[in-house]
Amino acid sequence: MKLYESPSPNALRVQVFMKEKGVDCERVAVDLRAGENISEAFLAKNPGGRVPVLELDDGTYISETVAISRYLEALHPQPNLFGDDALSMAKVEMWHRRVEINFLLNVAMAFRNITGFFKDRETCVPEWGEVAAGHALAAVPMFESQLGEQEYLAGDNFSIADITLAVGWGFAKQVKVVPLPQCPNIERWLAQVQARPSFQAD
Ligand SMILES: N[C@@H](CCC(=O)N[C@@H](CS)C(=O)NCC(=O)O)C(=O)O
Repeated sequence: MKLYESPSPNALRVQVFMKEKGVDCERVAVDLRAGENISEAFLAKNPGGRVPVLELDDGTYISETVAISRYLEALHPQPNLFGDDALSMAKVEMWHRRVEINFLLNVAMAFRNITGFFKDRETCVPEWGEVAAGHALAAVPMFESQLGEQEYLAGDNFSIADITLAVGWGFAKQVKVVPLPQCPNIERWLAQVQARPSFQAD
């Protein structure tokens, strides 16, 4: 297997997921800034032109962070990161979708539209970026409240929902496009999650 990656939130989600699973593979760095991901050669691997992409040994390409993660979970069910019974699976899915749709996607839209980071390849609308930042911010109390009651987002067990929120929160802090409020429960949980070996740099 080969993982096409870059220093970016979605590639980091897969890197952390793989470490949690104890899986490693060849890594191929893709230079997003230089537009390597929108070259003809890369578009043949992922017509969406985004990282991460996982190349299997038979030449199959899997893109989309969750698709890659689900593939790895099916091959390596333990430790489970998507839940292991009907209820825990539903809770992980519920919280993961809340994080992806309400928070991470809006942080990404805010970053892309406010900074114009990819203005060489897309139309950026700063006003839309500000609206997206507001939407990301509006989702925060839901996570702060849940983490005041539960150890992890989906309950007692660490899951992919925690990976996505921790990566998204770290990215939002780094790029400073969303004015994140003080959240003691999130900070308690973040310190715990970021101390995991899977969150340490290679
Ligand atoms: N829905 C995709 C999103 C992937 C994505 O947005 N990747 C970003 C890096 S975090 C990227 O490749 N951006 C390059 C670009 O937009 O040109 C996933 O979940 O994997």
